[in-house]
This record gives sequence, structure tokens and C-alpha cells, in this order.
Amino acid sequence: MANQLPPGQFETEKWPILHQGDVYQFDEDTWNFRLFGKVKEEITLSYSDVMNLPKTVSTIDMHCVTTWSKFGSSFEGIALRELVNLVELEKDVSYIKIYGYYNGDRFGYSANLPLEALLGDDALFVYRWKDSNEKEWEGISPKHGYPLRFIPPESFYLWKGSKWASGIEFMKEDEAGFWEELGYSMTANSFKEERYR
Ligand SMILES: Nc1nc2c(c(=O)[nH]1)N[C@H]1C(S)=C(S)[C@@H](COP(=O)(O)O)O[C@H]1N2
Ligand SMILES: [Mo]
Repeated sequence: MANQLPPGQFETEKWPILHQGDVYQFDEDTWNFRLFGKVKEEITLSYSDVMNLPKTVSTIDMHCVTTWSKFGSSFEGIALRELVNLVELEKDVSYIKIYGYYNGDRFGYSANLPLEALLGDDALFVYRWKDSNEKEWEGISPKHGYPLRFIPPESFYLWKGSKWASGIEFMKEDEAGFWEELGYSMTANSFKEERYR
């Protein structure tokens, strides 16, 4: 699957920046990460709680619905499954929403995804990355979502990757997030070109 161009996409070398609203300014004292929704007990993690979880490194292609694709970036972060392991899910939880900052609201952005597709090494909350031709790690910049940014598997368009990630809601039914409410695809499979609803 790696380095495959989905239909209707072109390759770019640089990593473009796209988002709505202003850039979140990280403050460790007020930052936290919430796991909530259909779980036995909701939990709130501090920045150090999150950063002390096991780390995963993956190389993941990114496909933006505006038609650019960027191949072979390496990311270091916390696999989504490590966070799921911290809560006891109610029966029949199949979907999640990953939240992120939007214009002063830490839960103003969200994207819905099927949980089952996100349990591998290619579903990561990242804090540093390495371009395909670089040797040195570089922190995820504030504009790309510092301190924690979700990168979805390459089978999903990149809007499913919440910047300035702030929590995961566990759900039994699929529910539209920020872009999905505005007409973008619920499933967003980049290789099936599922752009709009
Ligand atoms: N919190 C937040 N995350 C967001 C967005 C946003 O507006 N707010 N935009 C999404 C969209 S539409 C895209 S295409 C990607 C772009 O990520 P990049 O700027 O790192 O390339 O971020 C996604 N994550
Ligand atoms: Mo986008």
C-alpha cells in the first residue's frame, strides 16, 4: 500500500498546512487529554501521562482531500490502541470521534472514524516526525498540531487527522464530526475516493 497514489491525487514534496481557525498555543498546565463517552469510567490524562505511554514509529503516507499526497513521512507517537487500552469500553462500541482545538474551544474540531480500523501501528498521536529524505527527527510544529496530532492510516483522508488533539469519544453509532457535518464523507476512504457524502 505504501507510496501508492489514490485516484484523483497528485504527489507533493512539501507538507502543506491546512486548517480552520487559529493555531493552539500549548500550555502544559491547562492541557489534558480526555477519554470519554461509552466507557465504564472516563479518564483525563495529563501531558506527562500521555508522554509516558509506549511509543510507536511508523511510516505513513498522507492524502488530503484537496488532492495533495505526501509519501513516506516517518512519525513517532502513541498508538491509538495504547489509549483505548486505558478504558473499559461498553459493549458494541464501534466508532470514535477524535477531538481537537478550534478557535479557543479545545473540543471544537472533531472527526469520526471506525475504531476497528485504528488498532494498528499506523494510527498514531504524533509529536515528532522525519521527512522521507531526512535523518533527524523534528518536532511537530504548532501549525501541524503541536503538542499532539493524530495521523490516520493512509486509507483515510487527512482531515480525519485532528490537530491539537484533546480527546477521544467512544460511540456505539457513527456520528458526523466537523467536516462530515459540512458534507464530507463519513467513511473517507482515500483509495475509493470517498470525498463527499
Ligand atoms: N484541530 C484541527 N485539526 C485539523 C483541521 C482543523 O481545522 N482543525 N483541519 C483538518 C484538515 S481539513 C486537513 S486537510 C489536515 C491538514 O493537516 P496539515 O496542515 O498538517 O497538512 O488537518 C486536519 N486537522
Ligand atoms: Mo482538508
